[in-house]
Amino acid sequence: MSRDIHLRTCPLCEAMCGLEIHVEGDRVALIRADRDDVWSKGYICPKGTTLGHLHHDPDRLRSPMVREGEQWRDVGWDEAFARCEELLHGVLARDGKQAVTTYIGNPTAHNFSLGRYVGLLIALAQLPMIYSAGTVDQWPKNVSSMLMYGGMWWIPAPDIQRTDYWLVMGGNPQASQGSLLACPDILGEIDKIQARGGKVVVVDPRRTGTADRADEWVPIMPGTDAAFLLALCHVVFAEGLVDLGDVADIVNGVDEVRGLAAAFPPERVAATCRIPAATIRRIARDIAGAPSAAVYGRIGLCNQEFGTLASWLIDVVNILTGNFDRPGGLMFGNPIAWGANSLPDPQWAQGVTFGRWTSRVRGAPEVLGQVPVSCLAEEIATPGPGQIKALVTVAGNPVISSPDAGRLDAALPLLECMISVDNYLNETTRHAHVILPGSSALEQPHFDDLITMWASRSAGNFSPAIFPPPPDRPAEWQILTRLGGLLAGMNNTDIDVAAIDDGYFTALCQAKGVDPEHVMAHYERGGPERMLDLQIRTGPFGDRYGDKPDGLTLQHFRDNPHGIDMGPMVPRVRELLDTPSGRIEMAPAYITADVPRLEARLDRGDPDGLLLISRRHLRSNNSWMHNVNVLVKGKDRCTLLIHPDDAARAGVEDGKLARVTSEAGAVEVPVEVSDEMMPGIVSLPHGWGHDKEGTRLSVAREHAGVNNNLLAPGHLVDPLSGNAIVNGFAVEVGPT
Ligand SMILES: Nc1nc2c(c(=O)[nH]1)N[C@H]1C(S)=C(S)[C@@H](COP(=O)(O)OP(=O)(O)OC[C@H]3O[C@@H](n4cnc5c(=O)[nH]c(N)nc54)[C@H](O)[C@@H]3O)O[C@H]1N2
Ligand SMILES: Nc1nc2c(c(=O)[nH]1)N[C@H]1C(S)=C(S)[C@@H](COP(=O)(O)OP(=O)(O)OC[C@H]3O[C@@H](n4cnc5c(=O)[nH]c(N)nc54)[C@H](O)[C@@H]3O)O[C@H]1N2
Ligand code: SF4
Ligand SMILES: [Mo]
Repeated sequence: MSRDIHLRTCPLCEAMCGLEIHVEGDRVALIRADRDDVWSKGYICPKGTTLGHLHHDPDRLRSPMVREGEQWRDVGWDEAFARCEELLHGVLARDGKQAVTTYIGNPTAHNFSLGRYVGLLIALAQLPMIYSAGTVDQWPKNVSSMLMYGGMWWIPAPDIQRTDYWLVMGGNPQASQGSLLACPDILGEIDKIQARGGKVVVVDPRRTGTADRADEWVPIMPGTDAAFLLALCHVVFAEGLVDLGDVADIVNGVDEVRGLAAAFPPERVAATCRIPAATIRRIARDIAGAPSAAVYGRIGLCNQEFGTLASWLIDVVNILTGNFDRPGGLMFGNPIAWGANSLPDPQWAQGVTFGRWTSRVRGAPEVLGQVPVSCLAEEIATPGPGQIKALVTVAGNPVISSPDAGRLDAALPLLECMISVDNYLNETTRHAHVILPGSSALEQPHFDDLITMWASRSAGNFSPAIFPPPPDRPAEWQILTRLGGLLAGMNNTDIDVAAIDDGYFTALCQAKGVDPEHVMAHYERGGPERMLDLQIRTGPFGDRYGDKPDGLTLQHFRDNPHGIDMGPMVPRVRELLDTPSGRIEMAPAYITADVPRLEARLDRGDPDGLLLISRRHLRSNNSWMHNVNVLVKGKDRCTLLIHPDDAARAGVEDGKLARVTSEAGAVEVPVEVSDEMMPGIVSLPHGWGHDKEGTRLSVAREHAGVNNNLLAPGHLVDPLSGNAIVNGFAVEVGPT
């Protein structure tokens, strides 16, 4: 049989690897790296080779499904949307918008169609409260970026391709491939840093695969990173090492930070962090003394007790040592195609305020428009005015991914209407009344926009669809637009998706300062490809519809299937700063007000017993790729990692089951004794627990594992961001 070779970008993670997809007839025969991809240059991981498995997976949903009692029925799209209308409008009529909400999951950030239109769904729906995976992820960083630079998505990333010193805190790119840091082959970059005489230091409670590759592993007590970082600041001030470098004329707050850091000498934090004072001093001097240095923090610094303080202090250390907005330091990406979330948000035009409303049941203040995702269960389960009766999930699996998972699982059956836009019948969607399946990655075009906001280079690669979607199947952007219309109260038959899309496109043209009428005339149809062309043409390298004739358009990417690379990161902070003062706010009062709580942590002493943290593995992707046999076969990966001394004390043995309990729940899981854990800390991966009845995940069921979020207490949140604390909470471990 003849074989076609298609080039495309893997949409699964931030590494954005270029793939070569070999197709015979309607089957994927082979996937390997595209060695000529301008961005990834032949790098790939095992997940990228499984896009064919996902596409052909018999469990992947291909037609909409409607549930009646315990029974699922495949239906046509018209019937599915009619059922959505009936259910949603019933709730809206009886209880109003306050009874309706949505949960937005992680793949929306990686999906061409969803990512570009989820904002439209939210804008159309105008719901008082929405939830997302963001509050178990990067919300603390959104808060610090909003206050420091004036945009919640202006998150600076380490320029690791040019740095001479990289401090990695709470991130494990060996597994995750980088997060809020887009760069292929990060372990290879570590080698290159070392080869050019630089150094890489990993601060993590676990000796990870990244730590193994680095020069030094510095174990740290979970949740104490902010104290460590303030101690670094202390040394930098005390030893006269402050040098703001290129941003010196636009930084506010140096004296405030100096004042706060004064109370955190290394000797005071050492016992709490479990890091010797001499090590802290040495690291501070190394950062300040390196030709260039980048301090980077990721999910371990967000999903923890002092998430916002730690996330903020990452940037502070870079700014104080002259490693901000310059090559080799922390820099802002410069995407070829701007993402919709990089546009100024009118709700913050007068400056940002927090706590504009609070959640009904526990009174959690909103932060950047959201309350903690752990509120969702109680908002559904607690009767009274404002009780949530309808939920729309988009590419999310919160029954696995959110804290106090057991409570959410128990609450979802109480809903009068649940609609899921999802490709699988899984732990969450089994509770839905209607499931609207999306396309497989190979059935739709692709071009990353969100992720390139923190990419190490301005590169882009357009991938056309490989397989035609089934004829009557709406694309995901059309599904979201229609659902948005239904949420806005429109009748299904009155919803004109194309007209709504034109309205959205017009608004985007206006936001970018181009004439919508002139621009619209370039296109025969709407949708995400039209939007992408606008994103490219009005982006930093674009042709502005003829004003810059040498500039880029989508066509250039169609003509260059290995991608186009416009060079490394460039200084950008002056261009994008949008704070009320027009300056970098290094010491926002909202954040610094939390420092006394950190000081109290120093005085509190160590918690009793063991603390649980999460981990990732290269062959998993959050909760949803365990149905791919080649990725889950072999040794069980859902194990409790525990230090030998702790295992002995707890009376548990390698390979045997242990019972792990917390105030929220209990699980039984195999033990893996390893000195890669620091004493006192145990680790479970997240994303497992596929043993629920009523799912359609035949492979994942055979490798069920346990859900670590059954253990995470939902009330534990970082107070400034509302982000979940799923790292560093107390558990007990014992034999079963
Ligand atoms: N304990 C603990 N909990 C955590 C974390 C942790 O480190 N520890 N990490 C947190 C983080 S960072 C995140 S981002 C969240 C993730 O949390 P979620 O986003 O809730 O979960 P995912 O597992 O990513 O689920 C993705 C869902 O999208 C569906 N899906 C996949 N691709 C597509 C597609 O193309 N279209 C559509 N329509 N659906 C699709 C899948 O079937 C699945 O149901 O988990 C968080 N939870
Ligand atoms: N293969 C794979 N890749 C993924 C994902 C996946 O599930 N699988 N998920 C994707 C998503 S949604 C995200 S958000 C990213 C996340 O990307 P990363 O942030 O790199 O995620 P992890 O690999 O979980 O690494 C987090 C590290 O934080 C450490 N840690 C825990 N608590 C603390 C603490 O208090 N302090 C410090 N210093 N460290 C701590 C953990 O030991 C762990 O090594 O990965 C993305 N990429
Ligand atoms: S690292 Fe793996 S999952 Fe991530 S983009 Fe590359 S091939 Fe895909
Ligand atoms: Mo995430």
